[in-house]
Amino acid sequence: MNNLNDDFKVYSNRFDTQFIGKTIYYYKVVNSTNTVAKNLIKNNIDDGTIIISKTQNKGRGRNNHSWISPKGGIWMSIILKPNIPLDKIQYLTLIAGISVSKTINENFNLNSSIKWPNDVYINDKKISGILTESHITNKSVNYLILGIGINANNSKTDLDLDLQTSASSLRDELGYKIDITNFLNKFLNKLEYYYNILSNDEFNKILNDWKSLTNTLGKIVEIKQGPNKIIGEAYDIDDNGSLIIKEDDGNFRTIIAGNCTIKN
Ligand code: BT5
Repeated sequence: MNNLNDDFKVYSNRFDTQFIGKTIYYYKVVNSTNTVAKNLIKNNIDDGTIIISKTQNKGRGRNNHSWISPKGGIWMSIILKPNIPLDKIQYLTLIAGISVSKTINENFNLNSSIKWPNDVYINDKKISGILTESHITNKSVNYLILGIGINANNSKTDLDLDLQTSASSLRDELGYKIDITNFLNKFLNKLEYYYNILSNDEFNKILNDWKSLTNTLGKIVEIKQGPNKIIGEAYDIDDNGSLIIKEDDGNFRTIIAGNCTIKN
């Protein structure tokens, strides 16, 4: 269990958003902010509450991948209670990716893009990943935890050796440290903007913005799903956020989830 004593603070109203980030649980170290979020939800926590930690010692990616979380990065989880149909749940991941990428592109001289479904890249290096976990009862979304990791003021040299060629950080790309509070304020406002668009069922606007930022469509990709591999052209995403692959034989496959590698 996390030690809450000196290493824990609750802040309110640090950002000029309407509801996302109005309450912030700040820790110096946790196992995973997503796990802390899951435990907090039992206490009927406010919609939009954020859990943020300086470091994580058991940060998680999808499918039990590990997520390396040294000091200087942004490691956070956002608790949301969206009123959306179950088949549109993937949109939460899409709007998180759009918001990270746009916040970077609009505030720095950097050109980030999104690899389907959830990674933000700069110059072919992974800067950010998103882990969405949800609690569903009776075919409706009870709550959703949006876990967002951004290599911000850490350096790729703080990561494991095998990640140092595939990952980078904002600091490495810019050559200086960013103002994290300011960045978070801009990011949370962006996320709230897209969350409102999603609440108004404007799915096409989200899909179009995602498509304008992705590096994946039109490329040959390999999708790994457990032991299975699917190779083909990343043709489009459908209106549930799934990837449509065109295989060599001309057949189309719809991919809901998987690890995507861009081949060319
Ligand atoms: C992700 O998974 O990219 C989702 C990462 C989500 C992390 C956030 S941090 C706050 C919240 N709390 C958590 O515990 N998690 C969330 P995936 O697509 O499965 O990618 C994981 C892979 O990325 C790993 O297997 C490594 O190859 C690579 N990786 C690990 N740490 C990295 C880092 N800091 N930067 C870049 N790549 C990393």
